Amino acid sequence: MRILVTGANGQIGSELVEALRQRHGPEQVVGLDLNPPPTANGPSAAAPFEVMDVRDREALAGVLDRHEIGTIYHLASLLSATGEQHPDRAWDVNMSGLKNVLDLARRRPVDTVFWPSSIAVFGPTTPRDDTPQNTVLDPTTMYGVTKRSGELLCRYYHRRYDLDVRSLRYPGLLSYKTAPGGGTTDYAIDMLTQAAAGEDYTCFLEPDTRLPMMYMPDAIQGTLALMDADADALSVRDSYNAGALSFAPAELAAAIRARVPTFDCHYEPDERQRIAENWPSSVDDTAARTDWDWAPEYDLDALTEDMLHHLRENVRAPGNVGEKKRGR
Ligand code: NAD
Ligand code: AKB
Repeated sequence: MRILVTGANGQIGSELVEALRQRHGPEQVVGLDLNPPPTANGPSAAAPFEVMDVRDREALAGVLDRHEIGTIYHLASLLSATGEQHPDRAWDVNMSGLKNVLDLARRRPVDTVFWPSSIAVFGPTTPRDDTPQNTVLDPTTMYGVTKRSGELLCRYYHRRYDLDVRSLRYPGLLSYKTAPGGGTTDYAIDMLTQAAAGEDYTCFLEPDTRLPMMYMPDAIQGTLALMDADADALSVRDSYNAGALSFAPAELAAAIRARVPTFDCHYEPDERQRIAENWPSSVDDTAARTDWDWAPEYDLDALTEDMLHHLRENVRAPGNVGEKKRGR
């Protein structure tokens, strides 16, 4: 049975597909996205890929049958900032896509589904520091509404149909291979990218807005660890909190300045500030650490060092940088 990754061209999908192809072989992992993948070299060049919309249930059913899919990583989604610009589309893509995946998975020989949630499920009345696993969930964005609704749907399908759906509430993810897709936490990648190019940066959040963040290698490792875990060990079936590090724009700017002394950051908050200030500053991820040994490796210094190193390589070889695909 093969593995399907929807949203395969995205910030996470592009790296998850690569990790899964290294583990299982390129022909075992089918990518799916609205657009063809960027030209691949090496073994992935001939790997299977489907260009389609996850809202098309019939076409999706055909993909599951044709490729004999046994595991689905369903990543296709609109993110928070883009979702606030297009709330109807965010609801449609995020909810119809997930409902299609869950309905088809329970009727076909699919054994496991991974679907990512987000810290966007939390809101202004949620405890902001060390946010508990089970707490007030009052999202303020359409993106957050779809994520909380999706969490409940996943838990319902697990309880009602015994479908093995697993989920993580990712924080803001930082990576250098593929550009981020229209989120509120994208500022951190933008700041590092500008610094690596020798430029100053104007940040769209206030300097002291602390948010939970994670480096992509930890996110990929955590996703695979959750999917490898024994089903009986998983006590959370809506979505696991997963913390790694937390920082505010001013703290990231200071970490950059320690390595690029000429770097300067200015602040011009926009509407994304309202989104960010309703999210936690850190999360309690005891359940993930206990149930499936979640153990992220990167702190702010290690992340800043590694990101700057790779982004500078990208500046020297611009062809390596993923296509900009922001919804803004
Ligand atoms: P992204 O925007 O970089 O990629 C999403 C991909 O989905 C894109 O390649 C896009 O073309 C594709 N897509 C969108 N609509 C589609 C449709 N109708 N049919 C098929 N493909 C479609 O997003 P990402 O950052 O890789 O996020 C992946 C998942 O992880 C999403 O569910 C997102 O909510 C979640 N997540 C991401 C972060 C983060 O910081 N990146 C944090 C929390 C949760
Ligand atoms: C976003 O900012 O929308 C994402 C997320 C935290 O879900 N990075």
